[in-house]
Amino acid sequence: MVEPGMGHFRRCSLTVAPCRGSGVARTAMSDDVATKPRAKVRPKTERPRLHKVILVNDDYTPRDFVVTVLKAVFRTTADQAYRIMITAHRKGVCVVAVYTRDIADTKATEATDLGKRAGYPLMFTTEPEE
Ligand code: TYC
Repeated sequence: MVEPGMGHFRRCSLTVAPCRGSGVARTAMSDDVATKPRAKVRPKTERPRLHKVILVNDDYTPRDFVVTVLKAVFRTTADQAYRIMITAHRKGVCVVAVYTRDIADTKATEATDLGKRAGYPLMFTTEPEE
């Protein structure tokens, strides 16, 4: 069930589970007082689906610029950034990282915009993980 404002947690359901114990309360005042079995509401939430940020190769953006953007936006080390860049350069694409959808989209847009502002066709896309 999808409701406005549920954000990433739209696949959420409530499970009603019986409490542990017999449901019979014993107090100092009275023995053997039968009460209604209580039910505990146990919210069951699933983790949000993760989205991949994908770096796409092009023929114009300088390698050093790609590495700089990867370090700045995705907080990679220089070594990680170089490996990601060279994989995209050789294979056409490379998965940079996975995030929840909003963060993946924001980072892909931010990184693509850095390229655009510098006059390069650098491109980052996103897609949901299987
Ligand atoms: N292919 C670019 C070059 O040779 C470098 C590059 C690598 C650009 C990866 C984009 O996603 C990219 N200058």
